[in-house]
Amino acid sequence: MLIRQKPELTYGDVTPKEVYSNRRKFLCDMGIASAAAALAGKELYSLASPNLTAYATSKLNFVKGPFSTDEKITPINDVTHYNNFYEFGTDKSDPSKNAQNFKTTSWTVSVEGEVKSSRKFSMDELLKAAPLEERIYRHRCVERWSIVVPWIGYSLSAILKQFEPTAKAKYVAFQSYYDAGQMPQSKYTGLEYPYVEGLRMDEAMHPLTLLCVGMYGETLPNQDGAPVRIIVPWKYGYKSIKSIVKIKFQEKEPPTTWNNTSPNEYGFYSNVNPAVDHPRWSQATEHRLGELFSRKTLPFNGYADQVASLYNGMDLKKFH
Ligand SMILES: Nc1nc2c(c(=O)[nH]1)N[C@H]1C(S)=C(S)[C@@H](COP(=O)(O)O)O[C@H]1N2
Ligand SMILES: [Mo]
Repeated sequence: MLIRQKPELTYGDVTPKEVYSNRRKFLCDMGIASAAAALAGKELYSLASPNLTAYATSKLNFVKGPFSTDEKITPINDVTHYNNFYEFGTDKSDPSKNAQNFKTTSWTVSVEGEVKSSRKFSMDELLKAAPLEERIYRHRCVERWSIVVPWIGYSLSAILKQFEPTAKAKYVAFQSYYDAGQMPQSKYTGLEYPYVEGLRMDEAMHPLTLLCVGMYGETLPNQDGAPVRIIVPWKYGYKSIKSIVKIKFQEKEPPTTWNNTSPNEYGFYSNVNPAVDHPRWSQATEHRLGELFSRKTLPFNGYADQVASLYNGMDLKKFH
């Protein structure tokens, strides 16, 4: 005798399609990202972000890397609408508006200076140079706001190690793209462009120093430094230079934009240090975007175990 077995019910069988999509929309509207993402079958950070769809065409392949903090991730909307990117204006809301048409196609990054042979990378070559990792890092501006972001990239050292630096190579200098035509607001910001930054060789080679090409599962939005930037999580945000076109090994300590502008306020090292105040304000506390109360700032932004030894014997008040 033939026994008819009931086929297993699927979620689609028990939920009429319209109810299903409304339910999904409801979950999205409520910002219950994990539940909505489970339904959508992929991992998303915040479906409430109006910007997310704009980057959704550019999914990156990455693995979860080590070095991540387990602190709560800052909503993507804050990270994309509260920015410092002076090329596009001084107000925190300027970059999200003014960088929208910034052209980042045919991008190249040249690595040069005190090396045996220099080389130019296309973005395609950069993306394939090492496995991409997602790393959740704290990012802390000298203006006392901070964010926790799932950045995507790999250790800058992965690229730098491919070069043979000469004995003179003591520092690494970085330069941002600059085009006054595409960045008309830059003229009224009081900074000199292109924006430049630098790291000592051991800082640049430290595994925490990230060559960053994405965030929240996507390529970088323009206002966050597309298509490639650096993230140095134990230093104030201005060291994390955006939209990089040049990396140069050199003997001398590189000039840096904020130090050029106001040398007694911004030093070369710029390690997050609650014990050393900015001349115009305390650095002891910070405001995590999306949170109500301020929190205490940690030495080296919480990365002291990994990086404090780089500065053994240095007076960190003098070398601020
Ligand atoms: N080219 C360039 N890079 C830059 C800046 C800038 O004005 N121009 N601002 C810096 C500062 S002060 C901070 S706090 C961070 C902000 O990064 P975010 O907007 O992605 O949070 O970018 C840094 N990198
Ligand atoms: Mo900053």
